[in-house]
Amino acid sequence: MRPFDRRFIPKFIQNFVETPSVYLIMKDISPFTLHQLAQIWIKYQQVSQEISNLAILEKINSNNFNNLLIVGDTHGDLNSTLRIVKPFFEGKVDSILFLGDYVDRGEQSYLNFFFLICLSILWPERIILLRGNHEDLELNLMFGFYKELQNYFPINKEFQAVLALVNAIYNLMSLVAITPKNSVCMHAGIPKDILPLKLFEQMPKPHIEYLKILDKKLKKDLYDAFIQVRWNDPIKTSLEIKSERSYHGHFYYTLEEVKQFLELNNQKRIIKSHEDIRGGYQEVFSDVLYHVFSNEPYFDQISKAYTIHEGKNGDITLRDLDFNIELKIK
Ligand SMILES: [Mn+2]
Repeated sequence: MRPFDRRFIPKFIQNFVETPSVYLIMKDISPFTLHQLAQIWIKYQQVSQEISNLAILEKINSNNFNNLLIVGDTHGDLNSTLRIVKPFFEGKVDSILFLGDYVDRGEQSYLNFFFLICLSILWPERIILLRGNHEDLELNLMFGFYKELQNYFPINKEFQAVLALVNAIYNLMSLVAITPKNSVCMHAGIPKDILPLKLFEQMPKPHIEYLKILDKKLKKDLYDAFIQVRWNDPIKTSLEIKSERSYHGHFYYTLEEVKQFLELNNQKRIIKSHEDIRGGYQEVFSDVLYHVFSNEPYFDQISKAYTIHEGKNGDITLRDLDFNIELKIK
């Protein structure tokens, strides 16, 4: 693979990489030029095509992912993201896996998104970004990112070009990851029909290529899995019923289904994000389903946000955004 010319990475990101201080970077943030975005897109294409929709982290690199930070929704909050990635630059973690939803709701979707894309092309074997349900232009139209991009690119022709580029990036992000400690990580949860994870390996990139698959049955399975892995929620109360819901069609899943899914795929637990569970962390189903949410100001200034760390020795711990240990999970 051709090395990437770092001149195309904006100065504020280069400065942060050299001196990872949240407060320093906030002073000199500047938007990306169209030329920089085009170069970043070219490189992202190369990097992301090398990883399938099922990112088996040990296969990407057998060493890096034994000291891994797993991050939930950051939703346009660059400040949370900068705190989260700091231990990576300090050598405290070797790698970071993000579970999607980088844009919308927060006020800095544009910078948050391209900051993370830049990290993933600078360290393709250490920084992995999964696709969430908000990595979708239809949602961006309703929840903020679209409007934010319009403000950055008031000339319509440029705006349309950036929109197409953002969409193309969305369509190349992986959907599921497996960690060396047998955690299955995805944005929202398991698809309705209990599936072998291998199915995700068969999914083409870019994602819109599904429409060209000839086998109708396989096409439907792939499309359903593509939607549901980013949308489905676990059943938590008896009031929730397992039924189709409004957008695109997504479903609730039960503890029993999670167990079946893990057994079928020979994995130990699921780590997911997506729901706005107050408090930022929940062991949703004991020992098998963990929820993490990583945007600090999402609810109010008091609510905490978290990440999950998988260490070399097999310890799995809950961390706050400054990498302090909050709880030993395993
Ligand atoms: Mn979500």
